[in-house]
Amino acid sequence: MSHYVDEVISSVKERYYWEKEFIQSVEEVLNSLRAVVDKDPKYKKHKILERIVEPERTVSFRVCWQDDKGEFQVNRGYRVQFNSAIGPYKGGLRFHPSVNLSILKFLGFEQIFKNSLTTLPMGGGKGGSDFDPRGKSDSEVMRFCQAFMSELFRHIGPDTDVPAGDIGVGGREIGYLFGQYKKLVNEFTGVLTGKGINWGGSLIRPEATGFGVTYFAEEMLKTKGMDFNGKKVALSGFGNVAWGAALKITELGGKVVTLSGPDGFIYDPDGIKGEKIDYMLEMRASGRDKVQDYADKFKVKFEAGKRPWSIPVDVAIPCATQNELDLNDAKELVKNGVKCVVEAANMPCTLDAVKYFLDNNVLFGPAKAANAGGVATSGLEMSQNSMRLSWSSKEVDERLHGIMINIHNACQNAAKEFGTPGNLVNGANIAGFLKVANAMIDQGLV
Ligand code: 2IT
Repeated sequence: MSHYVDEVISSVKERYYWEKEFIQSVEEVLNSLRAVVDKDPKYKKHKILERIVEPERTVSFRVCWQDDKGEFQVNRGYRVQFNSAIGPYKGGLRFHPSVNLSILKFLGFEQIFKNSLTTLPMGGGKGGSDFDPRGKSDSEVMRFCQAFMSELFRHIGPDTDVPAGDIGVGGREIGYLFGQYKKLVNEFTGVLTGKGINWGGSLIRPEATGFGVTYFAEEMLKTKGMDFNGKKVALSGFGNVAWGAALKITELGGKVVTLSGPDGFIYDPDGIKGEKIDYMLEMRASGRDKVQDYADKFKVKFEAGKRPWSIPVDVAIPCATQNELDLNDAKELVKNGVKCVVEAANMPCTLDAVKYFLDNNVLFGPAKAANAGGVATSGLEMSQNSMRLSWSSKEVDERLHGIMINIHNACQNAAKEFGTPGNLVNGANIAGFLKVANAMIDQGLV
């Protein structure tokens, strides 16, 4: 007789065979849950796995807007409202030409368990568009955001679904989206997070994902008696997540030596610190999406078309996008003595790369735990909005730090309880799952 987990994985593979990324994320989560569903038959009885892999609702819509030349443009917009068992749907919006339902379903699925791990009351969702922000003028971005929100507004709300940023959606886009929502609904509410500091945003939200990843990595290193001091660190990407991580790692005495972009990677053996970290913000604001600009400005090595994983480092933190680190990269990192790999992007390591790290005793921090600091701080923004108060940077940062320590402990404990001590992949999936699954059972068949 086949196992309940295998049955559900094969039915997802059959039904959604073209949704490659979604299938990958389902396999990753469900394979961790074997011991959980074996121990308690109630999950099978309530068909929790069959239910949890189906979004509660998926909205897809047309987005029409006019470019600066006056030409009409058509894009596709989506919101996947995946699971609301423990709170309103919550998760980012991604604007990138690669966006499709497979990618948004994988991100929304991950978000369910990640949000559960934060300990805050947030369900899972994700959305976005195949709009390409690269090379667009400010007015084009504004018109696109307004057109996108003109449909999305009827599906979201501060107690229903609270979107935020992701790749291609930062403070500027959240501003335009919020402005349009407010105009249409005539309410000033916390319907989006990542807002500007003068209109309901939270201090530390921009830094939160990178700071959170670093706090999580620090806890991982501690279990082997190590810390960031003097460690060489490879980051990929150069956006918001890599920026926050570079700031905090440098503060803790680590040396960040790489960044990457769609064009290649840079290697800066002196360390990316001070004005060089500030320059990451400039590169991002330029909208050029080229990390070569860093190499030109600071006269360091640029490798076109390559990823940074060939550089010998103690800690590797992929901060760019899904599947940016594969088995060959994992082998190269292990050969060069990497001690700790932490996923700051969502699902940046392929399944075989993750297995290789675990098999080779590398400390491995999975995204849904390690990068939960971003959405956790979104949760703190929602709390502040509800209270109509704002906390100081110190207060938000301390809460974020506490949450990341708790997540690490929760993952360690779940991994141990279910027979795979030290395996944070299993720990994160199990701890995230149990809260949501039990809430679904409590709330009946809906
Ligand atoms: O992947 C993520 O956790 C995010 N893009 C942040 C989501 C949020 O609602 O802050």
